[in-house]
Amino acid sequence: MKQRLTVGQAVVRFLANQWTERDGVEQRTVAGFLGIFGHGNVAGIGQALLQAQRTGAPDMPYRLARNEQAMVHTAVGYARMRNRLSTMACTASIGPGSTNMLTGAALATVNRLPVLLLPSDVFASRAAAPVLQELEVPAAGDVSVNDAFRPLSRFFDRIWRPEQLPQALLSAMRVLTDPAETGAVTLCLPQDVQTEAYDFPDELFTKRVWHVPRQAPDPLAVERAAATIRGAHRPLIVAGGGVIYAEASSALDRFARETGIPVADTQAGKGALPWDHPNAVGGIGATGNPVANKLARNADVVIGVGTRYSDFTTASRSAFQHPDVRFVNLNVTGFDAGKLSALPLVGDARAGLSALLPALHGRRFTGDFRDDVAAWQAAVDHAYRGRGTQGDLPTQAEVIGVVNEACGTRDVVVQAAGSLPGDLQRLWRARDPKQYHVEYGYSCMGFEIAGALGIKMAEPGREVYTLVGDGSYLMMAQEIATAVAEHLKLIIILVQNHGFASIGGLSEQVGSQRFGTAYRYRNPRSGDYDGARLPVDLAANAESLGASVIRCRTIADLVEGLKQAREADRLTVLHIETDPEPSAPSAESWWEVPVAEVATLHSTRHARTEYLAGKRDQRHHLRPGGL
Ligand SMILES: Cc1ncc(C[n+]2csc(CCOP(=O)(O)OP(=O)(O)O)c2C)c(N)n1
Ligand SMILES: [Mg+2]
Repeated sequence: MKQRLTVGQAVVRFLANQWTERDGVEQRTVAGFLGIFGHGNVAGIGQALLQAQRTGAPDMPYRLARNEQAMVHTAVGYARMRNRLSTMACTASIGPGSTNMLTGAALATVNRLPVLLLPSDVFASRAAAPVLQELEVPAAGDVSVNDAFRPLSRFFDRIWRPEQLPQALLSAMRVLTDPAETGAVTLCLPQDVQTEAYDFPDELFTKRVWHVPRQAPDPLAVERAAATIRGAHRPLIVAGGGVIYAEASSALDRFARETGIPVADTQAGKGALPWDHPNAVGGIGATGNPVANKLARNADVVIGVGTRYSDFTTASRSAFQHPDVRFVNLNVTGFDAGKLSALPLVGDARAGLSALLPALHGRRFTGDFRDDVAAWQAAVDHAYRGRGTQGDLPTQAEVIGVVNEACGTRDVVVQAAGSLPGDLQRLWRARDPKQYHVEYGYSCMGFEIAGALGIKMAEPGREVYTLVGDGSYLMMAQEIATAVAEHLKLIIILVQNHGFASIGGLSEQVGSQRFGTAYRYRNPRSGDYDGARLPVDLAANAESLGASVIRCRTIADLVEGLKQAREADRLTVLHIETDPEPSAPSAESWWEVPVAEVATLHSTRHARTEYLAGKRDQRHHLRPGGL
C-alpha cells in the first residue's frame, strides 16, 4: 500500500511515528516542531503542520519561535533535559532563516546533543532562479547557503527528489538516536520539493522504535583498565556530561564509595554526584576549585567518564602534572575515549562503570581530601555572604548563593556565557543530576533564555531559573515573548554589570586593558568607552516583552523577589545590578589565551611574560594509557 503525500506531509507523518527506547522506556524521538515560516516553508512543512493540527493526525505540536538560532537552542535545552532520548525538529525558511540556525547547529554538535534541523532550500526546479535570498555561486550550480551546515552536522542531506526522502529520513534518525554519533542532523528541503506529492510506501509510516543500547566496553579493555587502576596510588575520576546522559549517577556513586576515589566534575557533569557526596570534590580545571585542581595535579591515573576533556577541564593541558600520569577514558564515543592518549573504554557510562568495579577486586584507596573539601565549602559559604568592592552593590557570588538556596532539589539553573559559568562551576551546589545546565561546549551568549525554554518544555513540573548577563540578554532576549505566548513560566535573573565583566577581566589579564568591553558612552576625548553609563533599562525592556519584572536593589530584595517569582504563575524577570569585580575564590588553575609576541604596549609585554610562565606547565600527554 502507498500513501500519496507531499514531502512536507511525509516528513511530519514519519516523525510522529518515531520512538526512542532505552531501558524499556519509550518516548517520542521528535516531540514537536519549532519554526519560523517564510516563502521557503510556509506552503510545504507549514501546510503539513497546519493539516496535522486541524485534523489531529499525525500528532505533531508546533510552536512559533522568535529567532531561528534561538529555536535550535530551545531544541538543545529540550534534548539535554531528556538525556538525548528526545528532541525537537526546527523548520526555517530559505536563506537567512536557515543560516540563522548555523550557530545552533554548531552548539548542538559540539555538545553532542541531538537536534533535527530542516532548513528550506532553493528551488530544485530552478525555473525561477535566483529566488529571493538565493546565493549564486557562478562556478557551482548546486551550492546553496545550506552547504554551510555540512561541517556543523553529524548527518547532512538534501532532498532533490521526493523518492530520496525515505532513506534520508532513516539515516537521519539513526544518527539522531545514536549517542556516539549524535549532534545536529540536517535535512535540507528545497521549497518546491516540500510541496511535491509522491506515493510513499506505507511501511515508512509504521511505528518505529530506535533502541538505544547500553553498550558495554570490550572485556579485555576492562581488564587492562582495571589493572591500571589497581596499580594507581592517587587516582581521580573526572565526571562529564556522559554520566548524566547515561543516567549513571547511581553506578558512579557505588563505584566511588567502594573504591574511595575522589570525583571531580566538569561543567556538563556537575550534578552527576550531589555536591555533598563523600567522594565529591567539585569542579575541575580553569573554572574549578583549588581542591579538585590539587588532586588533579597529583593524580597518577585519571579516569575520565563521559568527558570530552575541553581546555577548561584540562586547564589547557596543565591540570595533570604527575610525571607518569595515565588516562583511562570511558566514553560512548571512540573519539573522546581516545583523548590524552588514554586507554579507551568505549561504551555507555553506566554499563562501563558496572563492568569496571568488579574487575578492581575490592581495591580501595584512602585519600585524605575530606578536610580540604570542608575548607573549600567554608570558602563557598563565605563567598555566598561576601561583600564586594563597589559600595553596597551585591556581588555575583552572593546572587549565586541566594539562587542556590532558593532552588529546590528538582529545580534547574541555566547559563552559558560570561563570568557566570566559571562562578557557577566553582560555587553552585548541585543536588540533582538534572539541576545544573550550563552550556559550556559552545558557551554561546544568548543561549540562556532560549535554552531554558526548551528545558521547561521538557519538564514543565520543574521550576527553571536562568541567570543571564546584560551582554547575553542584549543578544537574545526575544524568546521571553515566545515563553509568554506559550504560557511557559521561567524565572530569569538578569545580572546587570554594564558590559563584559568576563572578557573585561580576561582583557586585563592579557594586557589589553579592558579595551572595548564596557557598555558606556564613547568618550570623544579618549576615544574609548569610558564615558557615562548608558541610559539602557533592561528591566523595562523585559517588561515590554510581556514579562512580570521585579527590580532588586539589594540581596534582600532578591531573596524576596525570588519568593514572589516562585509563587507567581507567569514568567518573571528579576533585575539586579551587581559588582563587576570577581567575587569567587581563585581556581588556582590556568587557561591558555595567547598574548602578542611583540608589542609597543608595556601591559602586553608584561602579560606575554606571564603567559609564557603559564605555558611551561602545559603537557602533551602522549604516554600510552595502559600499564
Ligand atoms: C555569541 C558569542 N559572542 C561572543 C562571545 C565571547 N564572550 C564570552 S563572554 C562575553 C561577554 C558576556 O557578557 P555578559 O553576558 O554581560 O556577562 P559578564 O561577562 O558581564 O558576566 C563575550 C563577548 C561568546 N561567548 N558568544
Ligand atoms: Mg555583563
